[in-house]
Amino acid sequence: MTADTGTIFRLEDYRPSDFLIGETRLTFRLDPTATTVIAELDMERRAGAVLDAPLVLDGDELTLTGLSLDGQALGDDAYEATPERLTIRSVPASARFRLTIETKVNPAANKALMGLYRSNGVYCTQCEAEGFRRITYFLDRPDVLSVYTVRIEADRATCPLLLSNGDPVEAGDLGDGRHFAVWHDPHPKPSYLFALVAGDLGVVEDSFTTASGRQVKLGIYVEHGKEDRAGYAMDALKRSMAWDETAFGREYDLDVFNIVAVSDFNMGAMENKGLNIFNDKYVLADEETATDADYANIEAIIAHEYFHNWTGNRITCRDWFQLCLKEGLTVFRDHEFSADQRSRAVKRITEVRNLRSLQFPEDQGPLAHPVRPRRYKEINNFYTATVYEKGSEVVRMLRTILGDETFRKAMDLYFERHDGQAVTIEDFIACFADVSGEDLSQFALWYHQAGTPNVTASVSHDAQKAELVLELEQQLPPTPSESRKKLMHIPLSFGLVGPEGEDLGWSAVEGAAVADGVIHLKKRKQTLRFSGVPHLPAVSLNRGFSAPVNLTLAQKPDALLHLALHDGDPFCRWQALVTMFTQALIDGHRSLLADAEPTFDEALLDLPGRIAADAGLEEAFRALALTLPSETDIAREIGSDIEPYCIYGARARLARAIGTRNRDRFEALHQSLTTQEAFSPDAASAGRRALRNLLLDYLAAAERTPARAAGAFARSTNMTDRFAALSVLAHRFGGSPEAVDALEAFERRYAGDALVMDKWFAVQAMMPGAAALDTVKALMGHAAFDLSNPNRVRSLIGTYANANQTGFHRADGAGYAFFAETVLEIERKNPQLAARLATALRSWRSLEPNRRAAAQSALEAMAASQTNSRDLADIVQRTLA
Ligand code: 0A1
Ligand code: ZN
Repeated sequence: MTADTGTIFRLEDYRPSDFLIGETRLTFRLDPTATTVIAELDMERRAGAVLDAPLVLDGDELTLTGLSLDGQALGDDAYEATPERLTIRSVPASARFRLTIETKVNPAANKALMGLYRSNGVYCTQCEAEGFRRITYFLDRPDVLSVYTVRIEADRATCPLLLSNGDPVEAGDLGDGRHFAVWHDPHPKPSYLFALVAGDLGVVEDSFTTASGRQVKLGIYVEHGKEDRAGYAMDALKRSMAWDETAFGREYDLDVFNIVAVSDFNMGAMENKGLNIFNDKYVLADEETATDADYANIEAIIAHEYFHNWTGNRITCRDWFQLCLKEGLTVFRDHEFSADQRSRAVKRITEVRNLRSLQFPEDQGPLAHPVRPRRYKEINNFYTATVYEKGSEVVRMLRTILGDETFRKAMDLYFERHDGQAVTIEDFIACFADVSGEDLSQFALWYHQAGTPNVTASVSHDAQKAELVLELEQQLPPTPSESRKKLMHIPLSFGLVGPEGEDLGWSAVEGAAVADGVIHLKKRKQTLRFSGVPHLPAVSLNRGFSAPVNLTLAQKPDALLHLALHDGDPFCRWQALVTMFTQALIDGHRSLLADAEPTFDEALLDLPGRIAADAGLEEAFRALALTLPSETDIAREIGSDIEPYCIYGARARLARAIGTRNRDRFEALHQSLTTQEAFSPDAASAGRRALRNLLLDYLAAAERTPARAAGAFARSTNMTDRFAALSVLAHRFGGSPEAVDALEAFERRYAGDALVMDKWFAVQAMMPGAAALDTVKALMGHAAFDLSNPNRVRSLIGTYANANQTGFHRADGAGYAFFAETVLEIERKNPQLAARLATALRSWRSLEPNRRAAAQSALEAMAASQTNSRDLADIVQRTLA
């Protein structure tokens, strides 16, 4: 484990490498506990580099077993090797030389899941960001691009399959039960994209012919017996390959493309060139084991990793500060892909919900950082919602500002200009500025300034002048180490909505730049006067969530209701409902804090019934529109002195009131949606299931008995319906015989299936109330639980800490104390996983004083621990700062 030495890496310290590695030839003699790695590096001094600079290669927990330069073994005084570094004191004056390095690594002991490790008996690698240095000494930085040839030697019986990047070139027998394979990747790449897999796996094969006629062999490797569950991933892969050709003109560039699913993985998946490695959760799906949400995630992540082939692999990052160059852009591309494959409106709302629940709290708390950070202590802690999701929003704003056509031209220029290079955000923005001729320097602040901007707007109307006045103001809250902010360029799509829901025109607008339905807010305050507007319309602002800001819009009281029922922009329609629900819930929280029973407006209670019955709306949209803000959403909106039990109470009461008020309507609709149609994972079918299951929840809340959910559980024929019914039972009727029976039945049915057992852990980790802590502790002793497996840990501990407001935020602080202890136990095996988990406490300052103090003690306990990995120390120190 890398200990915290206090070193901070700074963007401004970037210097190009003194040495380059033209070719890298690797030989792996695989052995579970003693693998030999021989790296033959064709090196050269970079033109212009300092002449007497020593060669310093990166390592991490490495053992050097051999070293030679141009074929001559190096004497002890010629170099220094530590686990972290190999320094060669004097390098030949000749510009080119060959370095041969032999290291020994122990894959079986590698529980950090970085470098070469074993997952269920399969050898696999994870090298992003700095895992390659755990395999061999190297210039492990993304701007050193090299052509790799990889020879893998292993036991034939346990490792019939030997894979690496690029195309296969040779294979053969070695005698003694061992065999080998050689892979060559002609595309120069940084070390973080290296991958190797060896083991015994089943495969699903297919092929894809690219636009220019290249035949690509596709393979998805999974555990034997799970091949049938890889069909949807394969289908998503082929659709991704076709989409990138039409949407961005990008073709695949090798003869094979392989995906391997492993069960121990720190993240979702990894885009290694030609050999993507996936967390099996994001590959395996069938109706019996996966929910509709799982299918949507698989489609999105398969696409994401595939799209990296151009945005990340062919054009890569100069240094890790530029992470958003590949991640924000690739998330934007996968979002667009899903929008095209599914419902654009529903996809956008889902994205915004996700952004608000993950990125907004980050951006408004102690871990806030710019989309392109300027400092880091541990780069693994910067694979964040800000870099990924806000990074994607920034690219989306570029498209909103420049328009589809200019955006596409600029992307074409980016691909043409920078193919094969390691570049920066400045290089990326320059393509958009060059194509559009616009000065994007104010816009670029979205990359450089942290924090979620607040925009306030107010509407007034002068009937006599037939004039509508919109006053806008931006405020940029301070974030850690940035107290003074520059004004930003905030693109706000908008419309003026008339009495029938129609978009109204105006004859002139004065006061600010408005183009193609977008207001460009660039100053602190702007006043827009629209003339030719005889009647006061409802203002629909930030349509499609064109800018990732907090918007407060003051207008006539019934405007929200009007927008909720009539806005032509589905996002703003949904937003109007959320705004109304949120206000009611904030009021409810306040009432309960004062020991008063909350009351709800009748028009608000009626609204869900009207939306539910509107057959003109997609079912998936109706399901989203009827979903109340989560307890975490409400907490974020309240912002300070949060009392989680009052939030829970307010939300539970509102759900019951809505269910009771609309019971007949909901019942009729629920009935009409209950069909015997065969399962299909497509978006429309999933939408029907989502609406039906949401209605089930409301009806159960109104009826106050588990009978309906128990019936739905018993009759369910797919995981989406089964899990939805189980959740209603566990969360509304926890402890009832029906809930206990269903949990037991689920456990019996899926005991041998780790990914499904994760759902069983998660549903119990979310059971409301203080008793959840004992439940979670007991489940840690369950045979299917394993503290070394990231999926298990995230399902049980992660869900408990992030999604169970009442269970985790117990008044006595016992939830936090348990959490700190567990995080420290995980840190000893897997510091990266522990650090990610610890971010669950990032909003501790928003809690009411008693809980705040208890959360602070838990953080301090983590800070004081002896383990002190760089990963966890970084998160805990910044959270407490
Ligand atoms: N580049 C990957 C994310 C990723 C990052 C680090 C990892 O190491 C544990 C693994 C994956 C992506 O964006 O999908
Ligand atoms: Zn990515």
